[in-house]
Amino acid sequence: MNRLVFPKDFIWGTATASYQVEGAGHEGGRGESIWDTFSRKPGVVYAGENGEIACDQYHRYAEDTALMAEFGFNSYRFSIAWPRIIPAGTGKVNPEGIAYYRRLCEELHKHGISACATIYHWDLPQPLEDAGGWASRSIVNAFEEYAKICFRELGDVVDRWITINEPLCIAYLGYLHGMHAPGICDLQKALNAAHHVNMAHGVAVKAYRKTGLTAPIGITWNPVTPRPATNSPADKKAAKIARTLETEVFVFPCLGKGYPELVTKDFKGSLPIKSGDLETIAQPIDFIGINYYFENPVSADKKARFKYCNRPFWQDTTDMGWPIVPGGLERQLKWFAEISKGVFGKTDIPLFITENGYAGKDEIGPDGRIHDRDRIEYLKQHLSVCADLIKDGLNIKGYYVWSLLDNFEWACAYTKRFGIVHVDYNTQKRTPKDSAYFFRDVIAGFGEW
Ligand code: IFM
Repeated sequence: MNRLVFPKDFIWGTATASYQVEGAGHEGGRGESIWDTFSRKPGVVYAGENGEIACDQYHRYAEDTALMAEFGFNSYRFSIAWPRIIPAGTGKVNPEGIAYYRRLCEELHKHGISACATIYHWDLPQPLEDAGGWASRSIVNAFEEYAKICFRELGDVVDRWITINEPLCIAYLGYLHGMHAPGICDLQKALNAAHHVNMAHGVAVKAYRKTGLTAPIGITWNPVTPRPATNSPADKKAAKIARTLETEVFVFPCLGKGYPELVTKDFKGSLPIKSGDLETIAQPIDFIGINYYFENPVSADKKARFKYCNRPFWQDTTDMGWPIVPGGLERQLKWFAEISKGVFGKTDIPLFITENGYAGKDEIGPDGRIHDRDRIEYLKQHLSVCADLIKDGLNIKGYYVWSLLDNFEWACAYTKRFGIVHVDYNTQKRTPKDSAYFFRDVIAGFGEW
């Protein structure tokens, strides 16, 4: 028999993000975000869909909280929508927005579920993008002001803070590849965005330490630590370049290690670093959040912009086309444990998997149930990696599955289903999938098969 055993105080959570689940796009005084604008551009989001209604969690948070409680989860990772708190991005605060997140946190607490709030998960107020967005340095002050308001207004109900979700996607998908809002393809803007996201994280943590609040604060990265496709020195070098450009550029400065040489040397000053910035970015954090879904093999490619390319793989894929590589999660976690050793005077900074999950073609069967065996298989394999590493002494403190609900999967809109609970978008009916019952058993201590 296989068994999944976790420590008694392990944090079990589900994760979502405001634009993907809340809906109520033009309710409660919410301002426009870059995703509202981006979704209106023809051809960029599947079938021209948007997050205007999404899962309607703004109105259904009590039902969703009851679902989390039914399956035994003890934490919920949600994000705060900046345009709900400060509709114009800076200036006037919207009390209705604050009141919504207070209601949500209080409902969670009633069910013994802790509130893990991400301050920024991609829904930038449109007026800030009009002023240059993450490519402009003025965003750093705007973010500091916004974060301080979150701390002041919600500090008594939030149990864990995450400054920013996936800096890599903000900077590169948004400003280099144009696949996400604001849909820009410009290397210099992407590098500006990378540095300003790092700065925003730093100023927020610095401000937080002055509030007297004691809930832990950290950041969530989606590190890419690709494996070399072969043992050739060229492929090993390619993997190193990929890791540096996609991961170390975000992680190293925040851990006080400065920017990797490859970036500062090869891009010759393109990162808009000013004196004192590295100190600002390197604020001591209380934990590291890691989002992991897959890992790619990479090879050297002289013709490619950054001299590396992804290679074909043999593994089964999820509905996103992502290869299923649980060993990649092990490599990520070990890499983080290694590079964070001794940082900020801590022997081993706690690690959280803040997202991990599987997109599947889930349909309700004739019995009214969703038998998502493939998702369960994926989860078993990835949770086994965590359980084994904890046994080996890694300081992994929690796991948040992406996602509680099927939701708006950005440019893929509603075509990709990541939830452990199915959502019928016509009726908003929630139907737990078998994977929700799988989690119930694992959390209750019966993770066996
Ligand atoms: O849906 C996203 C989420 O917003 C950020 N991390 C990856 C998920 C799946 O693509």
